[in-house]
Amino acid sequence: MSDLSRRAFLGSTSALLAGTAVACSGNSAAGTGTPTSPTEAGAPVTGPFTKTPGWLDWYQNPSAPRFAVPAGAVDAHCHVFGPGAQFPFAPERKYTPCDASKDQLFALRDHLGMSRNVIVQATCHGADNGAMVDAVQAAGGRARGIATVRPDITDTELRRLDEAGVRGVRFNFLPRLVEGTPKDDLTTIAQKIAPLGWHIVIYFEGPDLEGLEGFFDTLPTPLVVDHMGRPDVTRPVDGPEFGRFLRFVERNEAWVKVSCPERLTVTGPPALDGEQNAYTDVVPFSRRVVEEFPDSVLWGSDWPHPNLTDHMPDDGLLVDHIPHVATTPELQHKLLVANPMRLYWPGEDY
Ligand code: 0GY
Repeated sequence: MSDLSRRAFLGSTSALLAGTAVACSGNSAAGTGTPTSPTEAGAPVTGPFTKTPGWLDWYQNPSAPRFAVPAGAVDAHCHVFGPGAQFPFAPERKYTPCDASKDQLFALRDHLGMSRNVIVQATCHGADNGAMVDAVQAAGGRARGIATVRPDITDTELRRLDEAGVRGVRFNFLPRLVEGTPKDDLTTIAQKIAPLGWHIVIYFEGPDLEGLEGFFDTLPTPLVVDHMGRPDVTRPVDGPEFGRFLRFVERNEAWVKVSCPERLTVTGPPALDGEQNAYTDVVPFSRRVVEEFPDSVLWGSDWPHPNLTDHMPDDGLLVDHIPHVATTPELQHKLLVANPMRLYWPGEDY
């Protein structure tokens, strides 16, 4: 079986260091019952930890989306942080966030009209997947997880993660988030997870694809690209850089998260104050991906939006951004329901 058909087959069957100042206060809402709204879920706090200076907390009181997502919609990229008092942040982390608990995530899911989440291990937790796994298990089948693992992970531990709902690992190539992992180690991880039918989520900056794609082409599992490969949206959408990315996606039959316009935008306007036409500079890129690869795109909120420095978006308005990139009910259903269900809940009705 060629690499490509193997990817397609697996895809269809498987499913400054931190904290030097800024004291935090208050009580985490985690573990105090299931809140019924993001507001009731409580303000983001950090338990015994000290947030990275300038940290932007996730947006409280998000608006109710005007865009009604189709039934069964999946938020395929989000995180939990801690709570730090229960799930301490990793010593090697590059930032210390506010808390963002599973209860707060589930309250947001319900508020936005979403049905399911894919919870991606955040780098502030290193390779300790405890908080993510706890959240996935608490979701009662309505969440899947993406883990960070080390090359010496045992098959027993991988099976435990699989039983908990983990369906992939993330390889992160952003030096501001992680120390680089040697490619040999990544290859070892890839070979260990492939038999489980898992996939590999890759996170890189657009200009780095040229140096990385040869390695990505060798990976034996389906690939899922975070945030459209982080294009420079000041460059032409039909220029050579984004063209390289589109060819990479086509060659590898990769899945692409059409996510994080708030991270990619240069000229905005931001998803704040009721703005219904946010991030117009990102729209040509996301729309192109959705229209070229309608059957392999995914959408994610990226809540609680780690490391944003400019503004913290209103998550309700991020949902209102979706019809700008997936412009028909058919494309919206693929993006939000059919595609993520095929990848993360294969065989389940939706
Ligand atoms: C994202 C993006 C970022 C952070 C992380 O795990 C993380 O710390 O993913 C980022 O800083 O760009 O996907 O949340």
